[in-house]
Amino acid sequence: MKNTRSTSLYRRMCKRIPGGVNSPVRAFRAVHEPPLIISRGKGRYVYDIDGNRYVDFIGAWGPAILGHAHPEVVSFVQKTLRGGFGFGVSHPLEYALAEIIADMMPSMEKIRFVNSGTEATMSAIRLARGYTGRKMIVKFDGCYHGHADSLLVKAGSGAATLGVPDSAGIPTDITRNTLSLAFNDVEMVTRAFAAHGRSIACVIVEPVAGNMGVVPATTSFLTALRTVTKKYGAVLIFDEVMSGFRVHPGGAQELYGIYPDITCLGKIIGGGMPVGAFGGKSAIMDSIAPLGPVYQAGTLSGNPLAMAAGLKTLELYRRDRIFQKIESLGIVLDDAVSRINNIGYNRVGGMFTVYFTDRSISNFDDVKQCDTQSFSKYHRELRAHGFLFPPSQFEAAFLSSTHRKSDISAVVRILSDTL
Ligand code: HOZ
Repeated sequence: MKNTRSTSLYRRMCKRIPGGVNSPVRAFRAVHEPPLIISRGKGRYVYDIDGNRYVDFIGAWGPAILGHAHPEVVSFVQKTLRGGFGFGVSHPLEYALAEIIADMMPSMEKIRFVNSGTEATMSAIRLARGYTGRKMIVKFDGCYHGHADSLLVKAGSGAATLGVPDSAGIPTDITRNTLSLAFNDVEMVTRAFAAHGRSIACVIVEPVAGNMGVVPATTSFLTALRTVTKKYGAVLIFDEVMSGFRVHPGGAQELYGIYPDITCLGKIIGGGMPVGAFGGKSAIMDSIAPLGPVYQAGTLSGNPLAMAAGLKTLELYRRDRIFQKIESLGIVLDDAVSRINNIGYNRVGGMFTVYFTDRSISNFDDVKQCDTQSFSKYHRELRAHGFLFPPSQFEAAFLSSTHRKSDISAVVRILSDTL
């Protein structure tokens, strides 16, 4: 595999951009590999600047559910961009995208678009605090809700990968009101509410966690969250930035039949363009400016190009029964992995993780004891064979409708060889 161009450009990038990257996971440090600089993607493939081709299981961290550069999405975005890039004033596509999302996730009665998942969760927390008039928030160890100050406490994703789950630069004054509890631990949640219930503004959770690898919540855990938040008048927030449309067409909330007050979405509703959204019960959403006292704004929010890419992606997702295709690939994957001993594995819909451990994984402590050296070895082997996977044991891999059964047998064969 050639990498002369990538190596030389990366060296130059390091002089201008911290660590040479604009998001830490892209440095591939956890797997001790040279970073990858992608020039383009098409269908299930991405191509680096040295001309190497990879079958992509990163999928832009979720949104490339139809594969890369789907021709109908590209042509709708092109048509939209001819009319201008953005106006800082409302555009009809904002309404069109809000309608299709609300149709697929009816708990989102009203929706506000933002520009990233981080913005969505940060704004949802402010809304919950403004609506309830309370300070404390509850999150769960290993869940990652973007990089807003109050949420970088025992966080997963890149923060866990780099060993900085509580980032420097965040005064304890800010995180004092954040309680991070063990994921899937009903008992701990019950105790926290018994002690602080009337001060808790919200509980935020990834119902299918994807930022410590894939760890599904148990039904009893989500039921307990729903019950206790109702009892104490706290807002329940589902962060479905990763699970939305990936684990079920109606999101994890539809899969479990447990509905939050507020849902946060990201990436996927922009088909990979910068976008995010939070939405939920009208009674809560109406607390946002201009209707209510909770301030939240954004010049780029709802920009037509992101709305166009997201709208077309969701339309094709429904028309072409994309979830069903992905789920059937997932079943093939389950079957192949089940033949391998002494390995951990979680999959929900189009999200999966192979864990280098022989015990089952249900929370962050379980994930932290995985053998990350063996994970790195597997990652290097995959890359050498032309398969691109997230470069960390603490990240989810993604299936798209363009993957083939032969891709799945190849990655499982490489797994068995690595072991
Ligand atoms: N787990 C992250 C997205 N939810 C990975 C992407 C990044 O940090 O750049």
